[in-house]
Amino acid sequence: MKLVLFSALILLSLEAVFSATPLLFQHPLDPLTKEEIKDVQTIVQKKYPTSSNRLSFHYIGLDEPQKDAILKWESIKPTIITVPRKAFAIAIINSITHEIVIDLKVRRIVSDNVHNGNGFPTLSVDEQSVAIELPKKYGPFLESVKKRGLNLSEVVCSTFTSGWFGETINRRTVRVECFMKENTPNIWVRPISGLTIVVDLELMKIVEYHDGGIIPVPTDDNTEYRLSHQNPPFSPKQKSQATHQPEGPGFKISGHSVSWANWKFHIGFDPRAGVVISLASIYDSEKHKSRRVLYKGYISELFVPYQDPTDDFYYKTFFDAGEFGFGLSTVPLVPNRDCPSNAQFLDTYVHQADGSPLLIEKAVCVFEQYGNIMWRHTETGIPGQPFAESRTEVNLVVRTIVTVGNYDNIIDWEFKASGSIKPAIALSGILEIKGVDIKHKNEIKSDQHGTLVSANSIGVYHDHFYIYHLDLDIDGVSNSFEKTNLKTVRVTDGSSKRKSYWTTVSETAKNENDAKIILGSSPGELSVVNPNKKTAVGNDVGYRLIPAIPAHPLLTNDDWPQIRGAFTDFNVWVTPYNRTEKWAGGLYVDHSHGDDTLAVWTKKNRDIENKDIVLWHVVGIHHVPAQEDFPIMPLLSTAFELRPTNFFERNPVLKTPSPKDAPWPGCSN
Ligand SMILES: *[C@@H]1O[C@H](CO)[C@@H](O)[C@H](O)[C@H]1NC(C)=O
Ligand SMILES: *[C@@H]1O[C@H](CO)[C@@H](O)[C@H](O)[C@H]1NC(C)=O
Ligand SMILES: [Cu+2]
Repeated sequence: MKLVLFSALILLSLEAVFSATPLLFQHPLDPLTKEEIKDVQTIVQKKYPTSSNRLSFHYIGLDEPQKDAILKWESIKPTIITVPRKAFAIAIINSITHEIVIDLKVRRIVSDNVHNGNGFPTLSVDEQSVAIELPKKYGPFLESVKKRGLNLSEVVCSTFTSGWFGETINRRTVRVECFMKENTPNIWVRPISGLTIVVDLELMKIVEYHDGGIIPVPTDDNTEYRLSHQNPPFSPKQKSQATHQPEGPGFKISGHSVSWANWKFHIGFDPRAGVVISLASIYDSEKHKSRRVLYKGYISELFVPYQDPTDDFYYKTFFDAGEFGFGLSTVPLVPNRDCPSNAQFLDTYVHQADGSPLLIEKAVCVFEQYGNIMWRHTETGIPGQPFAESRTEVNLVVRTIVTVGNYDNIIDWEFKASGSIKPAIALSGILEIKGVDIKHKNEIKSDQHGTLVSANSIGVYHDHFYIYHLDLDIDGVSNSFEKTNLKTVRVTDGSSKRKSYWTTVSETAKNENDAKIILGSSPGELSVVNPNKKTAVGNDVGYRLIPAIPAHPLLTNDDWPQIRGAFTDFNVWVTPYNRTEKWAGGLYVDHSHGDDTLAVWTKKNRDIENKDIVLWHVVGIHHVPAQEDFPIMPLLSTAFELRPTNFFERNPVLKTPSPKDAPWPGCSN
């Protein structure tokens, strides 16, 4: 078992040896350190003393250096950082949203602008924990609890962002919903339905309350999921797990930089995006050099619209990254459970509402994964000399888990020595349940907008749409987006016994409109190529997107949530690189009006040919809940692949030996 608290260790040793210049070995894309977050707090509080201002931080992250500065730094790797080190903070100061850039080297504010547009910043964890206590001191709510015969001490509440439905009132409000924790930790399946509770976060009080009538709270029967609280009969026991690396791991983590097999990349961490993979390059052993593939990749937004239009649920149209923060919602990984025993962990810091740093231990893990075949062939065609050549695949996985309320998002970045990057998502956790007065399917008279997963419990229909920001730099920054369509050709001139065949027709996207793709309608391949670099036989070097199973939004285009989540209108988009276009649903997503989305930016229809471009890929899951998702759901997963396509001269793992067979401890043969 190797539990190495990397950032903690490195910080300690740096502090010990170089306490005067703690930034010496910092990578310019490293997340803000504990000290840097504190510096931001101190510097902003100096301008806005908390004695006379109401100040809360909703984002404190790295203000990313200009891309050309990073690329220059990467190419010469000076030991002393020459790249600026700045922080970006979003703070609400006396109910006004400020965007503040702080220079961390000279320790001062370089800009402080007020946000006047639509939408509000990411909610802070702290304000949500205050908001959820309000109902328990609110007369009408106490009345509702009493009327239902519920025990107030067993009530817990949670906050839910409330979306935007065309209204002009501009208040930072949030919905609060309450649940019963009596006899079960599975609060999400025991909602007190029928109540509307709206909290104004600036006033920090309940501004709207409505009791729509008594709906039974689903019982606690069969809702427990902790093994320690289960009773027999148990399922067959699983045998011991095997991850045994007698020679140690095949990867090295230095600070936040990872090197493994032919790959090198950097793991950043952002309070909003969570894990950010940067500067991923692969070593080409024929060309004897490292070739860049991905400048930056992260999940830009997650849109989860529920499909129940009734009072209790219509507003549930969540944007988890922008409203709650993937980074802020990252949970410590459980060693040997969330990550195998050969994993190494990275800690990270995020900010709290008052600006002080908060440690998330084991926020990210990195491990090698075995068990698949890399390539193989059994040759039976040479008479008398059959042989088999089979190579074992080892992959490197970077994993993080984001738990937003009831749902757990397991987010993986898998790297393959063959050059592929496979980002994967898996969902687990607990369904969002609506309480109903129905115990059996035969009592259902009208659309309940979900599946009856247990008595009195509807698992409401919904989607999960993740959008990845993939700033690919295939062997350089100037790239093009190519669509290779497969087309049927009819043989009409009698030249063949065949009547038809298929061939490819390639087309380079000139502008953003050419690159808006709805997948599934016609076969083809999508790739990002570098038209300035060719293989020896003349193909453009490239990487292909093997997309996830496509999911398309089913809401109408004029529906408010769909306007806000319009980045789901297409499965694939390509934009010219623009440092400010980071968040596909907009920088301010809470109560957003959809005026700062990828769909709006691309209306300019900018040129994207032979330019620095960003590929956006929407990975979606339509979720029709099933009984097996109750009381807690087994992993539901989806993935896509970025795969080298004429990038290498030939199979890049042709000469990669399989890993050595490890002798098992306590085993003599
Ligand atoms: C209400 O819940 C509290 C806390 O669990 C418990 O101590 C108390 O006995 C309960 N009251 C009733 C009337 O069940
Ligand atoms: C970058 O994006 C922002 C937001 O879409 C836009 O206002 C700005 O004009 C863009 N810059 C360039 C150079 O296109
Ligand atoms: Cu779901």
